[in-house]
Amino acid sequence: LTDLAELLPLDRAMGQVVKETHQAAPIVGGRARSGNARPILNPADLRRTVGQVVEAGAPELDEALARASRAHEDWSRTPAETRALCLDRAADLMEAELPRLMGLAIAEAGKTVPDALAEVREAVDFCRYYAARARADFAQPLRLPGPTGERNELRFAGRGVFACISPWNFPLAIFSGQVTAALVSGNCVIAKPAEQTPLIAAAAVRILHQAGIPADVLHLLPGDGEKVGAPLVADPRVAGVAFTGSTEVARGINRALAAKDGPIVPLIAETGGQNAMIVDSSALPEQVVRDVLISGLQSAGQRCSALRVLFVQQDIAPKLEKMLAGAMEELKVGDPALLETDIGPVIDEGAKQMLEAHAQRMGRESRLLYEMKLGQDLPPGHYFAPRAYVLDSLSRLTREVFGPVLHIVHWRADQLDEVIDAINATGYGLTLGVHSRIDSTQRRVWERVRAGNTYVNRNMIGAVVGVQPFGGEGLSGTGPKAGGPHYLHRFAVERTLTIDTTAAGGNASLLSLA
Ligand code: UN1
Repeated sequence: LTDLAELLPLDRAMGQVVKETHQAAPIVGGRARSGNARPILNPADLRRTVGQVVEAGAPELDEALARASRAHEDWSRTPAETRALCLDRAADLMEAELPRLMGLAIAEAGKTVPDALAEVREAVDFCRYYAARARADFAQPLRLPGPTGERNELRFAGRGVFACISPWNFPLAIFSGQVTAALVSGNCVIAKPAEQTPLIAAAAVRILHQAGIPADVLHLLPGDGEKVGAPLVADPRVAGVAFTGSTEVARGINRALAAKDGPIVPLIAETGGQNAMIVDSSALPEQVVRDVLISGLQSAGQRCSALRVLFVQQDIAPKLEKMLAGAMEELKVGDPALLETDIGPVIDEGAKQMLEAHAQRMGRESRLLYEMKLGQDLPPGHYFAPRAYVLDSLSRLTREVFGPVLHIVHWRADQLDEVIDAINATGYGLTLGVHSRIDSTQRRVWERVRAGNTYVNRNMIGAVVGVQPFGGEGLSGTGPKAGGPHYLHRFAVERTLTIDTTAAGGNASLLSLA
């Protein structure tokens, strides 16, 4: 799925990192804390320990919040240019550590080599993009028009302490995206990485400190949602929350924020999807097959952007399904550290069990089109054979299935609007794919379907920072879009300043400040 030539030179260095053991611990005030360590196992081979993590407890949480609260005023007053420079330096350091970070993404998160490369590149892109946005938006106050004799401007400042709660499926990219957006907008950050992927998060925090982010401005608290996430969100010292993960957890965070006394706290949530691709009979089957495989099975389907439901116009369904099954047969499931592997393991035992339960239900309620074979001699790991099912209706799918499972539903030429209604009725609104060579069909679909990111005649994952700002609506999240021009604004407060410039004396010094 990616050009192997650029990966080969990295292969040895990465392979070494995959074999080493790594450490993560609470990083508070720039210092890693000690405590009881828990092993992190490689999801592709449970006999291999990737590293150890010390999880945060109440004392680390309290100290991090106290330090971040104290540090906020200085950091918020630090020029945007200085904060942006830290992100540029972090991007350079991440590039310099490419094989190491890729090795961690492979070993800890089960990413394939091409996915691991994309992961680091996306993190680098987030750093550079948010640095550029901060320079454009925050370096100078925005001058606003007003009557003669009055000067009006809009100024921006960090909100305070931001909690960033990130997912395991983009353990470096989304982690870095949330954290750097909050930092460059003038906030102090307490980062809570997913419990499955603290090692790569610890590497990112070390890089950000090295890049110049002050020790008390950024803290890392590894741990689970119950022991770390919940008390963090509920603490009155937290002024904002950025969260990427399930819709259910986002709802819980919303409730916790609503229940707490003190300031009204914004939540920036990026959650799940029930993403569809609509294919009509004018589509080019070879293109469709390629884009369905990428959209549904790359990253073992563990992307919130991934294709879940493929709506195929009845006339071409038999041909397309035959081609799809044939193409799936060519893909290889196996150890993600090997360049020949297309699809690695799923993240953990819970994910695998959920997929197996879903497969049992689909076995009763739908027709199995194809089940891939697992690679020969697989080590003990969380492998799940990708499958494709043909369903009689989308309503059989009640929730997002986070894994390498394709669901196909047929439609007749006169049913395009019913298909669109069914997609909208899921309540999600994240990604959408359309494969059609008919202009009016394309337009009808993208005008009517509620989706944050629509892709026509191509695959529907891999939104590029600054090119396809990413994020959904409804059950899929709150916006604004990550990697887009409005994202940073949600991390900042706006303040207007109005000065009567006709008054003599005192105002002169205020004006020269501006
Ligand atoms: C996610 O899976 O949480 O478009 C986000 C993409 C990625 C974002 C996925 N840039 O596939």
